[in-house]
Amino acid sequence: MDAAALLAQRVRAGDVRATARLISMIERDDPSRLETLKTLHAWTGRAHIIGITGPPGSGKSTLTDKIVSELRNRKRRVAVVAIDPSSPFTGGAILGDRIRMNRHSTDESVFIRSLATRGHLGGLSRATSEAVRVLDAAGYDDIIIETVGVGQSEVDVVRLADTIVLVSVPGMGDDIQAIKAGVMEIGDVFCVNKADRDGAERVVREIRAMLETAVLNGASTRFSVLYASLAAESAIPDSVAPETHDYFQQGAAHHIAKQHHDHGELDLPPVLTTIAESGEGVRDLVDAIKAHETGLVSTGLLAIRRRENLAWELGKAAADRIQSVLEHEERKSAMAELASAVLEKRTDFYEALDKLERSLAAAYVAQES
Ligand SMILES: Nc1nc2c(ncn2[C@@H]2O[C@H](COP(=O)(O)OP(=O)(O)OP(=O)(O)O)[C@@H](O)[C@H]2O)c(=O)[nH]1
Ligand SMILES: [Mg+2]
Repeated sequence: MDAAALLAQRVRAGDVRATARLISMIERDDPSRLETLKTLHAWTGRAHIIGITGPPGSGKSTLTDKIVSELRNRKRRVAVVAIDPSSPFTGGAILGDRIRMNRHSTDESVFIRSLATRGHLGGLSRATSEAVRVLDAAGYDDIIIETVGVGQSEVDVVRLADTIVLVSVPGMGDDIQAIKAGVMEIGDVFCVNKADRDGAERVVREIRAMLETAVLNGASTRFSVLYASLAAESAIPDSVAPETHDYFQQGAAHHIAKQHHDHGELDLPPVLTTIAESGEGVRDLVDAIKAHETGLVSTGLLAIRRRENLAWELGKAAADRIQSVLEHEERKSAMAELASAVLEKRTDFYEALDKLERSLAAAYVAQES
């Protein structure tokens, strides 16, 4: 048996050191990891992947620690991947997390790992995705991804989760705005942490109001498993062109939501309060997370969501490869030459673009083989 197959076998058997070693290879972007990842692929797809995101300092790590305990009470094996985009040079947060989650360190059924890459955030979402798949193949039942949620690149990181928990806290008015702007639409379960502070109930009301508007506007079917699944059951008339089926179903979900609203029974994603420090509310939070998973499975939406996420990941990986071809020195000088040709009126912009695209395609194919 070669080294890659041996490593895969150890990971599958639940060997923690082998798993940690493979994740280190992933962090380093070590090409030799790929064979092992390919072998492990057959054993992925079992775990419930949970994303936890929210503003810095909102209590994600404290909450994660308590969620881990609750999942352990339920006899689940749990892995945590904490994303640290600022690392490996600062490391302060990681140290804090180590202390915070220390009590799980002797529990063999809990695996906690901070993930950092030196590269750009795109590299981080690649590494996260690979690490999660490794942990899935290693047999962890629940895999939690903890990441600071402030913008698009962080959203990318949690995109591979089945269930996304959005954490907010009282007394951060502007952060609610930030959540509203970019991150709101990805939440499946909403958690207002630090409920021991003033204003938690107001934040709950604000979030519910935002969700209501969003669901009624049909902003995203991701918001409601219920409406998406009811819409999926509604027959699509023959007159609707296949390429607009998604659009039709979103419209149907929107329509059903409106009807429910008119009857005063609009179904919104859960918005819960917690005090992570004492553990208050954590059991209900875990119930909501698990109810979301059950809903995804029973409606068939889990498969759809995973397919969408994977298709997105493939597109992103392809774009990364194209970008690396584009950034090649040879390509750069070709672009400079084309720019001169356009400026000197030897060609026009669109002809130059076509030419660049052709050379790009050729280089891309050459890189592949
Ligand atoms: N009052 C109060 N403080 C809390 C609660 N939960 C967490 N904290 C405190 O908030 C601070 C930040 O908690 P963390 O769990 O590190 O927050 P985080 O979101 O993981 O932070 P980053 O990973 O740095 O973004 C710590 O001092 C916690 O003790 C809570 O429910 N109430
Ligand atoms: Mg943290």
